[in-house]
Amino acid sequence: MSVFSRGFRGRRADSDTHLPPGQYLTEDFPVLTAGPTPRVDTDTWTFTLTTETGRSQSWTWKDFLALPQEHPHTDIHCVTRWSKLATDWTGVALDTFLDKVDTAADYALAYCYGDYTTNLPLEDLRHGQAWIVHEFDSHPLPPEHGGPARLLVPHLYLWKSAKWIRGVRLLDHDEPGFWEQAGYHDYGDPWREQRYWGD
Ligand SMILES: Nc1nc2c(c(=O)[nH]1)N[C@H]1C(S)=C(S)[C@@H](COP(=O)(O)O)O[C@H]1N2
Ligand SMILES: [Mo]
Repeated sequence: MSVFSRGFRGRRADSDTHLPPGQYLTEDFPVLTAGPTPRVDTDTWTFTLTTETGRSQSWTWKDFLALPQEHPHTDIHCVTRWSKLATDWTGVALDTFLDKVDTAADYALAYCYGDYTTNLPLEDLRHGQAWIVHEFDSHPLPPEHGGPARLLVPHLYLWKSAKWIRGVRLLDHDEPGFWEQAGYHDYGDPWREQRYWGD
């Protein structure tokens, strides 16, 4: 942001309207992964949506790229207190996938290549608020940032944006994911500083 002089960079600037409480700006893009980075081949990649009745639909990499592509331009906020402003992504809105399935579910659990999971209310994946992204800054998403494709849900803390996404299970009940079971907040709204259980 041009309003910040060099000296301000990296410092807390809670008065900035773009920064949720307790966050500081960063210009680089830290990598935060619990465990090893899986190598996922687009030749075998699939994204699967499973409903609460057990019906599922899968998309191959080719199917995925043939869907309408969007270009979210958004700020991202990590619970470890860094925020990165005005990031650029390419991907497919979750609405596009959800339109293809019949569901009355209220919750979703994202799962990945690797063991990571994270839960969200299904509503938070709808209405142009969430994407499966495969490009960052017009380049293929690097493996350490979740490539070939990750979930992006920028209105929640970044732990909800599951890297190496493999599918989403739609559920009639809430099922805490990896960090949520470890004490992170179930919902994770950065503007309400919902970092940990009880916040
Ligand atoms: N599969 C998977 N997704 C993940 C994680 C992870 O460990 N595994 N870490 C989460 C956390 S805690 C954060 S802050 C962001 C970090 O994304 P980045 O490494 O691209 O900055 O990814 C989230 N998605
Ligand atoms: Mo995180």
